[in-house]
Amino acid sequence: MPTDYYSVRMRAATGGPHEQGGKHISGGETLSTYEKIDREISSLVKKALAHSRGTPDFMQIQLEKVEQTITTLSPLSIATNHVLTPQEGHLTARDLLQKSGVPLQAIEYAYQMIDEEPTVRGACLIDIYTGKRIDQRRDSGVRVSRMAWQENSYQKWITDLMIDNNIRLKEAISLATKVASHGGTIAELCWSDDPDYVTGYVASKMVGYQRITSLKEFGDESGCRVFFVDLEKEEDRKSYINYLEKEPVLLKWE
Ligand code: PML
Ligand code: MG
Ligand code: MG
Ligand code: MG
Repeated sequence: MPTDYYSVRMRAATGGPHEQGGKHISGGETLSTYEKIDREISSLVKKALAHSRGTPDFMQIQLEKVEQTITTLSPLSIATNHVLTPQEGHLTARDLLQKSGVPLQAIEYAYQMIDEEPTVRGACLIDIYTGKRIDQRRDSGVRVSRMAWQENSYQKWITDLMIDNNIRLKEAISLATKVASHGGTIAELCWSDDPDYVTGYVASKMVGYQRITSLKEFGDESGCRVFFVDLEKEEDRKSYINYLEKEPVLLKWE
């Protein structure tokens, strides 16, 4: 019999819930077997309670049994681009986005939008032809969930590739791999909203997961997650968002 999986999600804010104007502190999501639910919830709670963005006064934990069939994916290939300043980092990011097939104009529009809307919690979907945002989710954006590493795969991956253990990298590459594997995704651009973490990345099928060691100054609490997409029909956009939110993906490395 196939193993049952559960989606576990956490979101935390201060100054009340997000939808009542609270400031986002932390979010997290994973897939868990029944036996591990308590451990997964406990690590998500710990993540929110000791967070560099502040102390939460609102937290929500959500548990749902996953009914959809699990897709197994290999993690994207990984590379690190060492840069000295955020300016150099963004030149590298633009270059990688173009190499992935995002037209220059869409990149420029996206950077303009990032400046104007620095508080979106989830991901913004940007149409590669017009450069316009197409998700209509305003401040919440689209929250990718239902992805995790398969048991032992992450340990084996960091050992085989001689990568330092890094929980942010572990989570980000599982999200990026899920997102990139959809045919509608051309590329992703992301950096953290945590003031103490300045490494971000560009990810795509074409260039893999490309870390960039500086995309903002330390102390800056604005983050970014943009998916550049090629989804012309309304029904394709709907099914894309459904994939991001609902379809379960496990990362496997062997
Ligand atoms: C986040 O923590 O919100 C995103 C982190 C992205 C970079 C992770 C890495 O490769 O170090
Ligand atoms: Mg997260
Ligand atoms: Mg996760
Ligand atoms: Mg964060």
